[in-house]
Amino acid sequence: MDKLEKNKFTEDYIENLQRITLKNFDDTSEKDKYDALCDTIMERINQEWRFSKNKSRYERTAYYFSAEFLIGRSLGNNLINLGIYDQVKDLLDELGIDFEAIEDYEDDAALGNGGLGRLAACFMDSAATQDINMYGYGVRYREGLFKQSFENGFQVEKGDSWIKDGDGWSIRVDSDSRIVKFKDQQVKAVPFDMPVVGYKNGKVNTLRLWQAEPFEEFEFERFNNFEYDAAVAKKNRAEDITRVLYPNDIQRAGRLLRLKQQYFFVSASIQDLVAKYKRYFSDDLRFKNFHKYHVIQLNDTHPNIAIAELIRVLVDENGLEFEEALDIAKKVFAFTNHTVLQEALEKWPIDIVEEVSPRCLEIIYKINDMLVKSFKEKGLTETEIDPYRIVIYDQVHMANLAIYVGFSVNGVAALHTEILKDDTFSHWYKIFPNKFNNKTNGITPRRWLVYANRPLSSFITEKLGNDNWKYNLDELKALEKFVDDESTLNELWNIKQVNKNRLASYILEHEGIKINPESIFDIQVKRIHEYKRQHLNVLHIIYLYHQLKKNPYMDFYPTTFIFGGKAAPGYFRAKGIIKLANEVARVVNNDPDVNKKLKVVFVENFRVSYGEKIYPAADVSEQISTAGKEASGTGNMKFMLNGAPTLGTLDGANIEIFDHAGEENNYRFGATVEQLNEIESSYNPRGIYQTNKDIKDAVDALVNGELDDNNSYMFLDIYNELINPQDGSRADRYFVLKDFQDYKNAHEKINKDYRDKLEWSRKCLMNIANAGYFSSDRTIIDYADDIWKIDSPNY
Ligand code: 26W
Repeated sequence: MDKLEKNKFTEDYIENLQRITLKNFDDTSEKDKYDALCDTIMERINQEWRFSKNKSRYERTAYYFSAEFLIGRSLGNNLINLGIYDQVKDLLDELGIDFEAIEDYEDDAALGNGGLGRLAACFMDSAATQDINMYGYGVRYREGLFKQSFENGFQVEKGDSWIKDGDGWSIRVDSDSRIVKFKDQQVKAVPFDMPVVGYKNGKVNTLRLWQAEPFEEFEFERFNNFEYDAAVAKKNRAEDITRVLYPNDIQRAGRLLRLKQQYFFVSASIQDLVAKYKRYFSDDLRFKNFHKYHVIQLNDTHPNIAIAELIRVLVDENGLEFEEALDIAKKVFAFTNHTVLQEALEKWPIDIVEEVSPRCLEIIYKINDMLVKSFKEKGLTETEIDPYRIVIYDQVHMANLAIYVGFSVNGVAALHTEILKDDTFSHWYKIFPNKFNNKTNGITPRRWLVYANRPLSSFITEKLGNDNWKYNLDELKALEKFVDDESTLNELWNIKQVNKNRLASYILEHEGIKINPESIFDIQVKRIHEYKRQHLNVLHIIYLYHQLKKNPYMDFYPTTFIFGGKAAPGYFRAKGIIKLANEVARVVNNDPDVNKKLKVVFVENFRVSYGEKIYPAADVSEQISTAGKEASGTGNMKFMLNGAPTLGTLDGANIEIFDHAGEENNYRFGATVEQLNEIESSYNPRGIYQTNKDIKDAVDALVNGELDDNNSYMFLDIYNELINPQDGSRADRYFVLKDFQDYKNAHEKINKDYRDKLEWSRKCLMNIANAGYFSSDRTIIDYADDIWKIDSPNY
């Protein structure tokens, strides 16, 4: 922005502020100021948005179908991507407005649970920045992921009605509304379009989120007949469909309403694509070229009913033959898997599918018949065909549907893709090896570094002499030339300290806990799940606590352990782990014998905007899942990019992080997938417990009265899982005790290494310098090149 543009912005801003509030400047509230700022920014996006839309109309485009887009806040990110963040901050400053207070006014758009939803949001940013045509299609949940608070250390969930005061970043496009037909009701799908601004390149893609509304606003006949309740009930039943995001990650919901949600957004999206195609390619009545303009990426199994829906629309509404339509589907759909945990792989009972869309179920049966027929022709027997069947034991296997019809199946990290090929989908790999490919995840450097870590971002630009790294993150590699430069390493240390100070005051203000900003910030933030092993971290803290109690003068560098993350409301054991961490925090933080050296904080309501403050302040990144279980992880990349060494297992993308940044700059521990597979059948956690006193003391603390779970039996439940299984299953399914000793050793090394400031800073620098591969720009270009065959004009 030059001076003229800046003045114009100020002028527009004040005008908008007064227009929407009818107040004098001095009387406007913070919300007013935030709203007016949104408007002023949206006005600036509008023109380029229209231009981008028109330009891409006749170009090949990828459609990213996802039940979740975990966007977080848009204000700061849009300003960064428009290239006017600092200027707008300054001009607000000149008007006496505190920009950070305004920023904090914005609610996170928490339309996702975790990794998969946040990945979708990073992809949107990267596609726009790389000038790749990509539309996001999803659901406009009225209630996002629940807000978490703690009462007495227990997680309590509250609603998240993020749009109750409006939503300044979307545009309601009534004219593109579609009707979605279920077996027992019809609803209107109204699209809300959000602009996705590329980084300083004029490209604006669209994220289209559908909201369910009653087909007719109100049935007056009923109203007149005093059937008011019935009329309201019908309206509610329509709105119910997009009322709330299901808060389960991993555990599938299996509920009618959840499948309705999936079918709702998928049906509206498919209708949208087909209607637009007919408008712009009106002479292609048999959709011969449809696949040349469309590729649909299915974000896990959640949108997979789109395959049946596309066939339904082509056959029933456009007169194509079934085979013709199936052939088109085979060229259009690609599928991404995000987890190998069996409990997450969606299987829908046929009666639920039939209750949602009988016609789609019929089509699914038909596809299944074709599958069986063609596999018999290949010489497979009925039983050999069983694992491939789309319908079996009265259930529809959504992954099988997508792998059979789709032309591409990808995992999200190298190890994960290998596990898909060797294990989860090995039968499919035998038949369709060419469909399988890997696309290691990435994160957007704009949100996770340029925006979240201003000091580090300026430092990098200064050291490299330009800011090309923001467009091509591989350029960070050039930072390696400073590995032996003391003053650079000291600067880097000081930047980390600034970020730690900032987080410490934020935590004091929001959690009421005072932490030592000079202590090691050892952080684990992610959804709570047994396979992610937050309880391994907690058991280790209990161990440290015992040691410090016995020997308060022990040689131990002060450490603050920070946790964040939500448990699915119905996941008892995950909630127990939260209670346990909070209870250990209570005991440790209140014990004057140890609390100068050891502190524990579980931050409330971890979310995207909290992450923006946490990742830049971390000294140690805890990535401690059981080997083979974490498909990729993306938090690991956010920590790395902000200069925190990883303390991690050989799992998911950790492996690739170690490869790129060097093992010597990170802390690897724990058993490998192969080792775990080998010991699996003879694994005896009780043996470990009985022979390792440190472990025994830590585990016993769960049940010997040292810790209080307020009679919830949550700690006993964790104890039983570890050494005393109740249901005949094996104890310690996630090998917590197996990896404990190695984990403890790694921590000891960290605690020593951290004291050598230069050596530590060097590790941080090496992590930053080698984070280029983990940019979602690289990932999205790989999707565009290998799967979508869409040119990125920049490459
Ligand atoms: C049906 C319920 C349900 C809901 C969400 C099942 C499964 C999911 C997702 C697969 C959970 C998820 O977010 N998976 C994460 O995806 C990230 C992005 O690829 C990976 O980095 C994480 O390792 C993976 O756990």
